[in-house]
Amino acid sequence: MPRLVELPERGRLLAATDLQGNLRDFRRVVELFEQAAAEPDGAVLVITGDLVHGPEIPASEWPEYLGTFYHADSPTLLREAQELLRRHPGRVHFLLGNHEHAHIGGPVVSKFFTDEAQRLEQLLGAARTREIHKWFDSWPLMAVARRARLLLLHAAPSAQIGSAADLEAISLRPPARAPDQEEVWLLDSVLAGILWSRTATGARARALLRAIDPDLRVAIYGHDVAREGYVIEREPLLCFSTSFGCFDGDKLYLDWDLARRARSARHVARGGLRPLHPSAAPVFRSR
Ligand SMILES: [Mn+2]
Repeated sequence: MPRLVELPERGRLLAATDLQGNLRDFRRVVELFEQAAAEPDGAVLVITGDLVHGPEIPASEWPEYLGTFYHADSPTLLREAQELLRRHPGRVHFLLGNHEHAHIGGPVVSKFFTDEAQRLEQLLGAARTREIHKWFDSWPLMAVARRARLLLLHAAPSAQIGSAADLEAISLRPPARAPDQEEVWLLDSVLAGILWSRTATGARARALLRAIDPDLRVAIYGHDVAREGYVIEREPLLCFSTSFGCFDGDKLYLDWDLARRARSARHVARGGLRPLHPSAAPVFRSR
């Protein structure tokens, strides 16, 4: 399976970030995608990683900073994600996030459990865990829409690569070394600049876009929480939040015509980001 997905030149691109086990928000994304897919030009869906690992906290102890209450159900979400793939072959793409990577060689992630991957694998059982490992191993790292001039990935684009071919050479598992060297491996790795970075300089981000395709104008990702729905720290960076850490009225998804050439992150944010739950009032974002 290629690590870089080529998106079509027409139809609609729907994109969502960081669901973290939120089944209700995932189902809403699926509903929007299937409506768009039924139109004559069709649609593709890209979810930019961190589909799994969320809170299992009672409503009475729910902290304000996590946004609207939900109880994570990653096992059901994974099953529905696979059913969605089967219904729309070649039209749905799940990009690897650091939370999926934790299952297949990446560093341990601690969010609500000290080892999130271990918690989910406990819920999945051994046989289902093996299936999920095999599936995660096949996930791409980036998706490119050349005509629309967009690159999608999990985290801020700070990896230094020479060309798209470098992505295919990436190993998801650390080289055989002493276990105490694992963190060093990640810091050295080009994967850190795809799965973990929270920001990137404009120069570093543009160099990555250029390495994939000199025409690209915008890098789109999540990983961090943008409580008001999106953040443009600087061009060409567009970070947006579809679910995790947000109140319902602030959650956004991307809907972009693949034949429309993006000029900048600001252009895409203004023209393509839409509320996931239009009837919910925004808390952090002004209308
Ligand atoms: Mn992440």
